[in-house]
Amino acid sequence: MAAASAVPGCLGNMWLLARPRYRRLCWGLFPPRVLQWGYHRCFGSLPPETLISASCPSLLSQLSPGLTVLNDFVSQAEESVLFGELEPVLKRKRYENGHWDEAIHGFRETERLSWSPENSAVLQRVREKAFPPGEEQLSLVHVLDLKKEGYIKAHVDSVKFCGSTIAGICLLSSSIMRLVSVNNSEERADLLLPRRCLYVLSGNIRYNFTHEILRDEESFFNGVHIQRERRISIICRNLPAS
Ligand SMILES: O=C(O)CCC(=O)C(=O)O
Repeated sequence: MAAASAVPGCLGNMWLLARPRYRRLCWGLFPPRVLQWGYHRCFGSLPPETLISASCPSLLSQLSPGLTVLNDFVSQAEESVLFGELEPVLKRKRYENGHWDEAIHGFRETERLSWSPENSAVLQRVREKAFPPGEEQLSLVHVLDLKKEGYIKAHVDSVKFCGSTIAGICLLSSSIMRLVSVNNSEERADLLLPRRCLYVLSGNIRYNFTHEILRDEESFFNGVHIQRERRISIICRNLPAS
């Protein structure tokens, strides 16, 4: 599949004008809550009970069509090469603490069009896994660096700027991504995103559930603390349908 196509016409201009932070639409914070029922299901290559913990069993049928988590999608060697390309760019920036939409704390970010051949090959794998052939994708790849204390509050990505699918690889740290239904805050699921995994959120999940990355103090999965370290996510998106 061809790599991302250029963003066309005026949408392209809007896209370029809209820095990543302006593309998020924050739906507010949901307090951490102990998950009541432990129903789990396998996604990707891990056995059951390891990657998702939902507030009720019926939620899984809503979530599963649009949710993929692939463990060890990126090898340790690939992680180092990706980090080697990104770190010089990231370390020139300062971590920021919140901004107008208050969605992200303790972060720095960049967008990247050109990648080394090795890293382009990894991103091509992401694109092939996450998007159907021929789907128009954003050529700019979003890189988000959360410091150890950083976190992302519950939000739904702007429908104006992002299409139906969000695909991210997670470097340097495992984390918990919480999904909460925008219609019923009792419907929620925690995903364990292991370091070097690929996750894909698509369709119903992307539009009807907020997503957030929990801070270290809240990073518990089935009662086990998942230590949050500095985390870099590399996120590919498709274009909204015109
Ligand atoms: O860091 C991540 O994996 C999620 C990023 C995110 O929520 C966003 O950019 O909207």
